[in-house]
Amino acid sequence: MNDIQRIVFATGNAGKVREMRAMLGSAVELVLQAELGIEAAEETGQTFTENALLKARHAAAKSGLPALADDSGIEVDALNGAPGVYSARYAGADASDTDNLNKLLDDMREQENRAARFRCVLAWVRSVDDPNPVIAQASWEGRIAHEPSGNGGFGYDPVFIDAASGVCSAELSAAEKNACSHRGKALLVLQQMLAGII
Ligand code: ITT
Repeated sequence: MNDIQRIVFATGNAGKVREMRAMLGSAVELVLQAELGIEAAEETGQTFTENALLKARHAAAKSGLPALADDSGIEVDALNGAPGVYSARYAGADASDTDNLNKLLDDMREQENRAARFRCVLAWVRSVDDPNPVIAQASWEGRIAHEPSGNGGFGYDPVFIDAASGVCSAELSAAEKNACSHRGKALLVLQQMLAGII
């Protein structure tokens, strides 16, 4: 039997941690970067891929462990893809999830085209200078609601309606969300690429 992999998860987002731990189960020991005293990396990239990779390399550099990072966000067609990579900072540098989703609802007030998608890029590096980082990505199609609903999930979940079921993401159970979400699908792709490592 393989030893349990100890990897650092380069995130400060409690919602991502909850979902990733539920999906990975006990086969992997996911250590949070904050538990190792590692500060968040500055997200200077222009794309989800750049940001995911720089977060993973930063955590690997500081911890000496293999690292996993998640860069994600929501793209809204009527806003030309905004907030996109700036989803966490949409209402300002220190914006809360509620500030961000209220700004999104405000910006969408007059819009009839509500189409949107979540995107997630996962980056995996074995070490800081790993020349072959593994990158997996997926998206989740839906639309922006007119008002928030549900208590599950985090971030923009209360205003995102799953295109397939018509149910708001925050009204899905954790397992239902993970089965169709951008993060759940990206993790499956990553696991296939890593062939059993995580
Ligand atoms: P780390 O960089 O520390 O991982 P972060 O919250 O800053 O945490 P991102 O830069 O990747 O993460 O920003 C992601 C944004 O997209 C943030 O506003 C989230 O709330 C939102 N988001 C991502 N996945 C989501 C999901 O599954 N449900 C709701 N909102 C989500």
